[in-house]
Amino acid sequence: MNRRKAIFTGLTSAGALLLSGCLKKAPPTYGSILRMGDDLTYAAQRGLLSQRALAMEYQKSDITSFPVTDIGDPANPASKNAYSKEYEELQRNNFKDWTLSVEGCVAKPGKYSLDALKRIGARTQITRHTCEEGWSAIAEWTGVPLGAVLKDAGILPAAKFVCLYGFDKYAESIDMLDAFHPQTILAHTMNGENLPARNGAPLRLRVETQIGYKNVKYLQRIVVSDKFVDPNGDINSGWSWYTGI
Ligand SMILES: Nc1nc2c(c(=O)[nH]1)N[C@H]1C(S)=C(S)[C@@H](COP(=O)(O)O)O[C@H]1N2
Ligand SMILES: [Mo]
Repeated sequence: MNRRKAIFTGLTSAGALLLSGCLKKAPPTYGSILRMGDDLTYAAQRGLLSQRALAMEYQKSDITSFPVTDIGDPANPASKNAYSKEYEELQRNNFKDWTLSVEGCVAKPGKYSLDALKRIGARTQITRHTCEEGWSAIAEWTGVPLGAVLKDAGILPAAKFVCLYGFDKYAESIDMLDAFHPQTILAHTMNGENLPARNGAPLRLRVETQIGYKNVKYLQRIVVSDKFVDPNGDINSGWSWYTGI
């Protein structure tokens, strides 16, 4: 017990030290003993790395296959219930009628078609996706930088967090540093092809500074918020909000 307490205290103070030494801002989950991991990864990334440091990018020859994830796979009949009728209809029509709604702390809330998003800009990157379940895979992603979309929508100074919602009700939030990170893109293309349904068609988040589950697939809606929101309830169900890698 003493040993555990010592390790525990040591870790807490290491996190606190890193935070006070390197950071002006703590993660929104700071102060929760159960969320100490957030403090450490947040401090390490935000304090020790440059704020614009890029996640590692790979060569085309490094691209691997992607495992099929059952949960949230619209091609898998077993997970059909997770899907809305709305998504099925959009998929049937090859996503021609799909739009992304951008709402909240923006001067021009509205809906973007895929073509409108593509006109805003593009970035291509070959990166490694790391799932919390223990697998990782490398793919080439092309998409529009999230920061450019937020600027286009007239993001307001009060904005602090961006919540991204998928059609299957899956959702995550990220802060402004990650939202405007150059590798944070809304990807519509994977390995040179339209994003396959199972990987989140027609548009998914790629946030390369964080672990797999932050990369919301089947995007439907983005809400910019002036306060911290944990839209999936990750924290209450024991997951980390900040999962820096
Ligand atoms: N909408 C939605 N996004 C999601 C998920 C999901 O179930 N629904 N799963 C997450 C998890 S845990 C991982 S590892 C990746 C898997 O992405 P992939 O299916 O392209 O491999 O998507 C993430 N984004
Ligand atoms: Mo995952």
